[in-house]
Amino acid sequence: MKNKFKTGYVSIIGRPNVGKSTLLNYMINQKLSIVSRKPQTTRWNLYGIKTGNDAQIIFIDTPGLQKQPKSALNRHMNRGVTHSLDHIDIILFVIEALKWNELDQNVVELLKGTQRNKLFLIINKVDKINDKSQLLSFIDMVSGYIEFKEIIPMSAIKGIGLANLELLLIKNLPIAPPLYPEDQVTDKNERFFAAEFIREQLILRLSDELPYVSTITIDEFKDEDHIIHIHASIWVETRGQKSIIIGKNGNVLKVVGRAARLQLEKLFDKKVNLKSWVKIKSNWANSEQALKQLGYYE
Ligand SMILES: Nc1nc2c(ncn2[C@@H]2O[C@H](COP(=O)(O)OP(=O)(O)OP(=O)(O)O)[C@@H](O)[C@H]2O)c(=O)[nH]1
Ligand SMILES: [Mg+2]
Repeated sequence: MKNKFKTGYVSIIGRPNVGKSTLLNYMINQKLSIVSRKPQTTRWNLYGIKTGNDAQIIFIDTPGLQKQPKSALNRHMNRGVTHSLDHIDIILFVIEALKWNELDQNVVELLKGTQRNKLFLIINKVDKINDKSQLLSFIDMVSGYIEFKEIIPMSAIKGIGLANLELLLIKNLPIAPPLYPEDQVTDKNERFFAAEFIREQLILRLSDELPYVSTITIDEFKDEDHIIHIHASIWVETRGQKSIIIGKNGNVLKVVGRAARLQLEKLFDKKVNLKSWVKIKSNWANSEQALKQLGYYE
């Protein structure tokens, strides 16, 4: 190993839905973090560790920062964002090209006082704009609020700008030996991914509000030679929600379970036998105690 090896933590923060998780997945070349068109998809900080010949970059995907979060769950998600900034080497503040609102402004408030040389501005979704000349005045406007070491336009979904970002990150990280073994890609265990991939299917397949009142626990995870047996509980708040998730003759639950199983088989590279049950815990998203029981505090 060269003696100029770089290692450091890079936190990805921004308002919901700007493409933070898409960026993390692209950087580590693997789908670890769940992605959807709905805001507030990510609920937990998730490490994606990229180890190369010259550097180990530990990316932290975070929940979209919310303004005045109302439920205990949303406050918990915001705390995750704040924690991700402790002992961090570089912060990627992700925004959407030509879109700026009070939620982005709210992120600026959190970042005020951060050293300029730790702060990169990522202008994502440039594939959506036709007139690129508008970007210059947009960048001027955002730079007026806070100063950045680097400003990088990109498209996380198309991979535009990501190689440049990687080079700039390596250039700016401290010289240090790697912190994780080179084959380790995340800090989370297999149960975490089982729960997240089921939640992703609920987000994709259910109407807008239902995913926000659902959470998953893994009650059994048995890894045998050729197959992994997983028992999962899908927690909702009311009987009505439970019957929607189960669906007529159990059809919705079957479709969700099948899609999640296929994703998990890809991730684990093994056959998966997934069984899911829908259960009720009233008002769980508003209770710190229920959040603890449901695995929100490690
Ligand atoms: N057109 C376009 N869409 C993108 C790009 N990056 C992400 N998206 C889409 O934007 C939506 C949100 O992406 P996510 O990666 O889940 O966003 P996030 O910032 O992690 O969202 P939260 O976890 O809710 O905070 C998804 O539909 C993505 O496919 C991009 O570069 N271009
Ligand atoms: Mg996300």
